[in-house]
Amino acid sequence: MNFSPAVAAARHFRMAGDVATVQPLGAGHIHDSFLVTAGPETGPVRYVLQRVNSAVLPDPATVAETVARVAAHQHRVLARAGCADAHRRALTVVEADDGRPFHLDAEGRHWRAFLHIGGARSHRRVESPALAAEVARVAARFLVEVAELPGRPPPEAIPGFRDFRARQAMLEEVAAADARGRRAECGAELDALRSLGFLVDELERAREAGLLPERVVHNDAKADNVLVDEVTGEGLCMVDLDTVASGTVLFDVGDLVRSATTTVAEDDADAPTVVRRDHLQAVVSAYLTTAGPLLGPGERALLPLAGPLMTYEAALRFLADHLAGDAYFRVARPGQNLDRARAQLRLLHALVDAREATAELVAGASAE
Ligand code: GN1
Ligand code: MG
Repeated sequence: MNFSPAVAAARHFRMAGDVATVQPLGAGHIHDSFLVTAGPETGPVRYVLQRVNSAVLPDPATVAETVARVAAHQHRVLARAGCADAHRRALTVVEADDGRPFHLDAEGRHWRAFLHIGGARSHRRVESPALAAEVARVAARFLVEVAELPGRPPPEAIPGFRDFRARQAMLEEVAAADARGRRAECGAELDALRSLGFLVDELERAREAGLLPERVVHNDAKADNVLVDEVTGEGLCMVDLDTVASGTVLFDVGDLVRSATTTVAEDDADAPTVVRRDHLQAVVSAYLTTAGPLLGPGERALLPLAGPLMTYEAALRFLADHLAGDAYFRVARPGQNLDRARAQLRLLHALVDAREATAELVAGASAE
C-alpha cells in the first residue's frame, strides 16, 4: 500500500508534533484506517487517521461535523459525571489545521483523525457472555448519552440507510439485472429472504402504531464497533459514529444481538450457527440495566424483533452487494459477500427460532 497520501494528510491535523510513523490499522468494511504517531520520540502521541470512502458517504464533510458534534456531546456528559478517563470512553476528534473536523486533500479525498485509545481493541467475534455484556453496556450507555444530544437529530449520512422497503426493492432490482451472472447460485438465499420479509412488515406496523419513538441511535452497533480494555475486558467506547442518526432502538439492539450472541464469524458460512442463550441473556440484561429506564413499554415489547430484523437486513445487504459485484462492502476474497449473506441467513433462522426465548429474557430483565 502506498502510505504517502496518508502521511501527507496526517500533517494537516493538529497533532502533538511532527508525524513520525503511519501504519495500516483495523479491518472496517468501508473506510481505510491508519495508526499515526506524532510528536517527540520520548513521548509520541498516537492517532487514528481515516480516509473516508466517499462512494459510501456522499457528504463526508457533514458526516465529519456530525461525528465531532456527537463526540463533543459525549465528552460533556462524561465530564458532568466526573469521569476520569473520558478520553477512553468517547472518541476525541482531532481538528485539521483550518479548525475543521476533516481535511480535504488535493485529490478531493476526505480525511479525519481521532486520538487513538490505547490498550483497547474491538472483537469481530464475541467469545464469552462477559464480553457480550460489556459490548451491550457500552452501546446502551451510548444511547443514554445521545438521548440528550442538543439540537436537531443528525441527518442521515447515507440516504435511505434504514429504508428497509427500498433495500428489498434494491435486492430485487440487482437480482433481475444480474450484472455479474451470480444470480443462479443465489436462488435459495433469495427465496429465504423473500419469505422473511414479514419482519419488515412488523417493524413498519409498530412504527405506524407509534410504538417505536424516533430517537438518536448509533445505527452500526455491532460488537466490532465497541472498544474493550485489553487487560480488564471492560467495555469502553463506541466507535464508527458515521451512521448516528434518528432511528429506533431496535436498530442498535438488533446489531448487538446479531454480532454478540453467536461465536461464529460474520462471514463463516460453513460453521453451524447457534444462538448462545447465555450471550443473549447477557446482551438483554446488560442493555436493559443501562438503557432500560429510557425505553417505553412498546420499545421493550418489540425488542425480540430487533435481532431477527437487523440480521435480515444484513443478509439482504450482503446478498444485494454480491449480486451487484461487491461495490459496497469490501471483500478480501471472491464470494465473501455471498458467504456473509449465507452466514447471516443461518443466524437469522436461529434468531427467529429464539424469539420466544428472547421475549422471556426481556420480561425477566424488565422485572429485575
Ligand atoms: C459496515 O463500517 P463497518 O464495518 O463498521 C456497515 C454496517 C453493517 C456492517 C456489517 C456505513 O460497518 O451498516 O451492518 O458493515 N456500515 C455502513 O458488518 O454501511
Ligand atoms: Mg467499524
